[in-house]
Amino acid sequence: MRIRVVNPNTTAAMTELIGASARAVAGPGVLVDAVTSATGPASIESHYDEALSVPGLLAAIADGEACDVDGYVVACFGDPGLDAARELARGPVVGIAEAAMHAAALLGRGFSIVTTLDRTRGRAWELAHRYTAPGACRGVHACDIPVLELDADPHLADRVAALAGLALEEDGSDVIVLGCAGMSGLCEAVSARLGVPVVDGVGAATLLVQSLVTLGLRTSVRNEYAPPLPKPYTGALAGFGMTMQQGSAQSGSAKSPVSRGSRAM
Ligand code: 5HY
Repeated sequence: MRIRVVNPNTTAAMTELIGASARAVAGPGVLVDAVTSATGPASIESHYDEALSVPGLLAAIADGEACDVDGYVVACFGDPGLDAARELARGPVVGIAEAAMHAAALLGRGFSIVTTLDRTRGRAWELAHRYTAPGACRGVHACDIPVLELDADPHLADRVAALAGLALEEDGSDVIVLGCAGMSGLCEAVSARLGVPVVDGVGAATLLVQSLVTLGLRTSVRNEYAPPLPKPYTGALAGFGMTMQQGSAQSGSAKSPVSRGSRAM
């Protein structure tokens, strides 16, 4: 089984961390292929960054389809381009925020998210309202460390744990969700300090994709996640247009602008 974990920002050092976290949990016989977006922002900390990270993400998904990748992780806590990626991929596509929040909801009555900059809290709330039942997400808290400064902070675990402890008290929650792929690998340290489950979306998403593929489950070709309709694309995105052959999901044809081969229903 081959799972592609896509870092939608363009910072290779973060991809190294993300790949290590995914490989640490992946089962035997699972090849984790961690890739860095070739185009877009160095980090994703705003709606603007998120919007402009999507073409690079989709190019990595399209390339994966040409390499017969079995499933994908979108390794950014804003889950950028998740629905669009599902229109391209034959296999499952899971976002790290999606996986972390679903996992947290299985472990307690309420969870709190600890993320990076305050301005990204709104997006985390939007996703919580999409993915989980009302009241499951009790709070979103920012440690105000920029994404690209996380790995330079020698006291990161202490800072995240301190904020997470305040969040548990303030929100009355039972579980902590790490709100950035760059915090991946902090679970044990933070959980040891607080005595509650701490969920990292990279690991949760990797194993969720692995489980779905093991069950033989793929993204549906019906309705909303059918391949994009063929039409001209111009300018910088000219290469993203789907051809007639690739645009028809009903015949089970390929979904990606560059992939070959048909897709089983
Ligand atoms: C992430 N940004 O996981 C998000 C974190 C955030 O570049 N990778 C990023 O703050 O939304």
